[in-house]
Amino acid sequence: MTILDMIIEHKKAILPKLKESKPQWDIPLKKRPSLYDALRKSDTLQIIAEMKRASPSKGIINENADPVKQAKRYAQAGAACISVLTEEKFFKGSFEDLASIANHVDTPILNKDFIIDKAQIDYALHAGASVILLIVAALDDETLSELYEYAISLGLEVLVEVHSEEELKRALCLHPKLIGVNNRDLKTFQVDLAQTEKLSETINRIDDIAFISESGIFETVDAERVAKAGARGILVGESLMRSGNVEETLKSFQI
Ligand code: IGP
Repeated sequence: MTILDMIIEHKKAILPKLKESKPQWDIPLKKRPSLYDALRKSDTLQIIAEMKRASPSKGIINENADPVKQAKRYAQAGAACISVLTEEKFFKGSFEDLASIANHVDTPILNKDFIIDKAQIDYALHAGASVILLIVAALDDETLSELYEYAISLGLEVLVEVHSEEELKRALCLHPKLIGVNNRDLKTFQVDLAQTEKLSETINRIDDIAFISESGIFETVDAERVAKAGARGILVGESLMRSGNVEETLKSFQI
């Protein structure tokens, strides 16, 4: 069983409880700027900065970070979007983190989770997200398209995440506006920026798509490498969560 399988099994197990209890937050749906527009309009590489306390591959990263302080730092340093992990068991995230960040920051907000059911999309919306993530590797075609359409119908943007050529092919059937190449294989934890380069050939042929490179970006040279492949945005978690100077680290990626 891969780690992705384990996470999905766990999600399935806790889903009935999630469905029973309604979302407790009702962050007024602030009209947030569109992530897609931010990526398309800008000439510089845009940063999606992530609130990430821990992960199954790295263990504890920065467990006790104050989410609001962290997100405000990101926004002040010029992040285009704040990503918030809400998966509790493996990433130590929560909808509390998402809701408190959404209450204090005006950027687009991405809910980072393993979404397998519409109920999770309702939670994301109520807790203040404006973008959700759908991981192609975690979904069959039918569920993927059902969840995609549902999120769009609610006015959310959807970042469709792929890791391989085969997943990319499946993702493109949705005609997504935001596509993310995860440099980390969620089945093996191997990280390789070459994945962005590999898939970029196909992605760059499509007009009107905003291409984001996700994971494993630590240095300016990493950002330069994926930008050269055509990425308009990068998703960065660990290096920002561990940084003693968030502003400087974030700015080092703004190329
Ligand atoms: C951030 P990193 O290597 O900078 O911490 O990665 C982000 O890309 C990563 O957290 C991520 C992720 C995901 C987490 C990408 N896709 C799907 C959970 C689920």
